[in-house]
Amino acid sequence: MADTIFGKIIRREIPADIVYEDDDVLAFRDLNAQAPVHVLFVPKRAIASLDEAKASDAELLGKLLLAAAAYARQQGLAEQGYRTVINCNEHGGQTVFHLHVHLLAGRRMHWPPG
Ligand code: DGP
Repeated sequence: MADTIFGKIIRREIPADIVYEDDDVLAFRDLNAQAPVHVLFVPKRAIASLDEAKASDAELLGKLLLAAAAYARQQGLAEQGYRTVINCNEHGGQTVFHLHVHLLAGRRMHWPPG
């Protein structure tokens, strides 16, 4: 798949406010925050979108979600609650084609989303 801005962040070619890292996952603050807490969890091994994910990516996708949940718990966000979002392709609002989980917290979320 084509390289993206998130690939550059993972390789430390451009700066980001990194809040969590392990062998498989990097998490950093969204440049265009939509909530008081808005963190992006990205797999270091890039998958373009959820639509491109394969059965062999199941473990990595699980790690991504569990990393977001653990971060939310550790930051004290879980009790009040938070939202996780994966935008997929054009109508889903995806703009960076390196699959990522948005973690949004710090305010009440609305439903349905826009
Ligand atoms: P999505 O629209 O779901 O593909 O989300 C992409 C998000 O990435 C969007 O909320 C803005 C954020 N973003 C785009 N470029 C950068 C960047 O260079 N640094 C950071 N930290 N976030 C970025």
